[in-house]
Amino acid sequence: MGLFSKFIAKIKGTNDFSPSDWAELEQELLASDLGPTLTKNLLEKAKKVKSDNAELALIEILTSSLSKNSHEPVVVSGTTTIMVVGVNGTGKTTSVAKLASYYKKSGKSVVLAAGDTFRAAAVDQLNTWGSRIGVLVISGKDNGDPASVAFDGAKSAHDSASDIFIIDTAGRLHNKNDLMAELSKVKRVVEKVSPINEVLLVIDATTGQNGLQQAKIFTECVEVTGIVLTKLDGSAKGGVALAIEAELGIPIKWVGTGESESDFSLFDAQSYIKGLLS
Ligand SMILES: Nc1nc2c(ncn2[C@@H]2O[C@H](COP(=O)(O)OP(=O)(O)O)[C@@H](O)[C@H]2O)c(=O)[nH]1
Ligand SMILES: [Mg+2]
Repeated sequence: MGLFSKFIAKIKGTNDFSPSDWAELEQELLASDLGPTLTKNLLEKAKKVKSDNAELALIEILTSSLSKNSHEPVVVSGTTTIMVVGVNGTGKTTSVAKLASYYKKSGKSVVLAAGDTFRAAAVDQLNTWGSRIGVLVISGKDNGDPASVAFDGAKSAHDSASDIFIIDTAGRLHNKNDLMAELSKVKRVVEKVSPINEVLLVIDATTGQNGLQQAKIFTECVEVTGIVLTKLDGSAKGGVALAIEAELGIPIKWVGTGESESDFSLFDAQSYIKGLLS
C-alpha cells in the first residue's frame, strides 16, 4: 500500500485522525525507509492537511522534500566524464551499460572504463555489455590498478573526442578508508586528463534505510552529484531516495526498472512521488 493511503482514506470527509492513527502513520513512514528526520518533518506538515484536498496536499509536501539541485544529468561540451559508484550488487555495472546505451541511442559516442578490477567477473560483465551495445570498453589486468584503467579510458575517450566517458568502479565497503583512498585516487588520476563532471551513486531501492547510510559514506569520499535509483521494478518504491534528497540534497537523476538496457529512464518527479503514494 502507498504512503499515506490510510491517512487519506480516513480523513476524507471527516478530518478525524486519532493519536494512535498518527502513531501508526509514523511507523508506516519509517517502514517506507523515509528515515526519522524526514518522517518527523512529513508528519508535522500532514497535521495541517485538510480533508478536502488531502491527496494534492500530500503530493505537494512530498515534492517539496525533493532536493533543490537540478535533477538533469550533467552534459558538458567536449567529453562528459561520469564516475559511477556504490555498494556491490546495487547495479553499478548494469547502470553503466544502461547509460552507455541511452547516450549511444541519442547519437553520442561513448567510451567505458572497467574500473572494478577487483572481480574478474565484473570486467567480463562490462565487456559483454560493451559488445552488445556496441561501445568501446577499456579494461586492464585482473586486480590491476583501477586508477590506471580509468586513466587509460579517459585518454582513449579524449583522443577519440568521444562525447561520453563512463567509469565503472568497485563497491567494496568493508573498509571505508580503502574505498575513500581508491575512489579519490581514481578521481585524481582521471582529472589529469579531464575533470569528472558527474559522480553518480547507485542506490538499490530494495536495500531500505541502509541506502541513506551508504549515501553519507560515499559523499564523504567523493562529491556525489546524483543518484541512480535501481530495482524500482520490484515492490520497493525507493522511499530511501526521498530521504537522501531531503537530508543530503542529492538529486535522483536516473531510475532503473529492470535488468535490460532499456529498463532505464530519466528521473521524473511526478511519477516517482505518485509511485510512493500509490
Ligand atoms: N530488477 C532489477 N535488477 C537490476 C537492476 N539493475 C541491476 N539489476 C541486477 O542487479 C544485479 C547486480 O547488478 P550489477 O550491475 O552487477 O551490480 P554492481 O555490483 O553494483 O555492479 C544484476 O543481477 C543486475 O541484473 C534494476 O533496475 N532492476
Ligand atoms: Mg559491478
